[in-house]
Amino acid sequence: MFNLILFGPPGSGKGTQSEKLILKYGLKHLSTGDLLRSEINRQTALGLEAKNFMDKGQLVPDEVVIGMISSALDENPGAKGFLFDGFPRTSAQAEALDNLLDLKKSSIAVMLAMIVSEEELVKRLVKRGETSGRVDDNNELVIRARITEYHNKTAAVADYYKRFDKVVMVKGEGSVEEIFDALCEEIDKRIF
Ligand code: B4P
Repeated sequence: MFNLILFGPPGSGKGTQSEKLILKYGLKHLSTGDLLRSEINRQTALGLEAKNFMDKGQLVPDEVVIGMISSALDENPGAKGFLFDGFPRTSAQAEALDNLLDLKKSSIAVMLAMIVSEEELVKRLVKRGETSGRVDDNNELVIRARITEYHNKTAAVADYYKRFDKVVMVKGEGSVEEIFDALCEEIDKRIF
């Protein structure tokens, strides 16, 4: 299995690039944001709990997202590999992911971290908020709260993978195609 983490702050383009990468490499896309929004749309108990956090720009508790990822891994036994998008977002999630992959005799090949300035992030998310209908994109204060959560809890996840020499920084500003090419270049060095 080839497993990769697409990493970066909110609005850095993880979702945008994931859609293209899974098509090219045939990986299974696991986006915790998408999984949580699907739970909210179906009005499950998990979704109702998660919504309280997401609408305020806060991270959903670790046990909720770890449980979701664990089930998703079990539901895809034949996958060629996984692209983790928006997960892990805390050090506890990173450790849990390593343990879950270990049970499947697998591991993370690389973390591709997209670097984007804060002003560009806010600009992109405010723009998406005009059409996405996402409560967490609709208010600049909530967008800033998400970026603060990223600095306080998520940025350290890159340090966790740096210890294993698995982090590659990629410029996340420019055209979608330029960024895609830069990500593919890094993947191709490792997959073939
Ligand atoms: P996510 O769904 O992961 O959303 P995100 O970080 O906002 O988006 P992403 O970085 O994927 O941005 P995108 O490509 O869409 O998380 C939402 C919430 O869910 C979190 O705040 C949290 O509450 C919860 N959550 C999710 N995972 C969790 C976890 N593991 N633990 C705890 N809580 C969790 O791009 C954004 C915009 O930029 C788009 O409009 C796009 O068109 C535009 N864009 C992309 N690339 C561009 C480019 N090159 N140039 C210009 N614009 C670009």
